[in-house]
Amino acid sequence: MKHFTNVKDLGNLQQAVKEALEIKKNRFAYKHLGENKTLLMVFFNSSLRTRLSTQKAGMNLGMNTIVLDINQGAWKLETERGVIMDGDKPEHILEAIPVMGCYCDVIGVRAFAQFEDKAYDYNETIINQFIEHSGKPVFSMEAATGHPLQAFADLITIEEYKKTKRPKVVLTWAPHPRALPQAVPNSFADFMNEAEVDFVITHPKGYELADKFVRGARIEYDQMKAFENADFIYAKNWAAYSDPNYGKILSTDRSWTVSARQMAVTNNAYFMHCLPVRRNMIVTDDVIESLQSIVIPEAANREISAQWVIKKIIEQ
Ligand code: AN0
Ligand code: CP
Repeated sequence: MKHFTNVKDLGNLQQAVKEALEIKKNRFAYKHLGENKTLLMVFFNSSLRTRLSTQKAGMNLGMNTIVLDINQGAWKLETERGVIMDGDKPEHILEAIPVMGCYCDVIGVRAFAQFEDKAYDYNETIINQFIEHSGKPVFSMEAATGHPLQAFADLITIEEYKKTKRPKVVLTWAPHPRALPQAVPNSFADFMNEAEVDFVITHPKGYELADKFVRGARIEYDQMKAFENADFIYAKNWAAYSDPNYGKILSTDRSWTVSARQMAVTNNAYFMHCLPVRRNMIVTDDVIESLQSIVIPEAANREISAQWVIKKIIEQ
């Protein structure tokens, strides 16, 4: 694998999950693979899990890891070509990227959707510049339209907890006070569509995700109906994708907050969320604290998904 930005880069998904679970049993088995290799992690946005789990994954493989927070101590970067740089940005991304490439063997990039220009976001302009200009393999640590390391960890978690061959998995929108990217639900849908699950998406009207990710998935606008007999509930907020509302909040209806009321109609479903989560907006305290909540093992699997991806890249 050269670059990792979406589910297709994993190849055979079932095989990838199987290998990831093998890694989990003995995560130090490949510690010589990364010897004298450097992993650079570049963050344009905040992170807790991705930062720690990806760095840990690199260390498990014996790599040296460097973390750069663009907004804390690096020069502010101009990202548009042709701009007369007489403003507050002293460096252009077209120099910064190849320079970063000089100091490492693999680059992870976190660059969220900015919600200023839909085409700029959905063309994955920032991470594609890294792919084009760094000269090094690049993987997504959540880019504008996807968070595949998260979705891969989610699938590993579902594989570990499922009680039937083809569980019912429901992705539900939930309210949030800020406009959040579609990256997490996009990638979750992308992975679930390739996995052996009965996949349903529920959200208020107006929150339709891009066809490219939803593909043939069932959409159910009635949240209670969607939850019936579900084995896994995956909650997430996202801002609107469809024009003319791209990046806007259309609803903060707290009847969509996942609570015991909705969980009661499920098949004693597990509750999942990528975290960070706003309690009593996305999910009530009692549901996230219940025995059915698997948000912590889900986060733990971020180390495993990252290790599988970095291992494949450095094995090349
Ligand atoms: C981000 C998002 O919704 O994409 C990161 C989630 C992993 N969440 C927030 O910014 C709160
Ligand atoms: N789930 C996730 O990616 O969390 P962070 O934003 O804390 O990295």
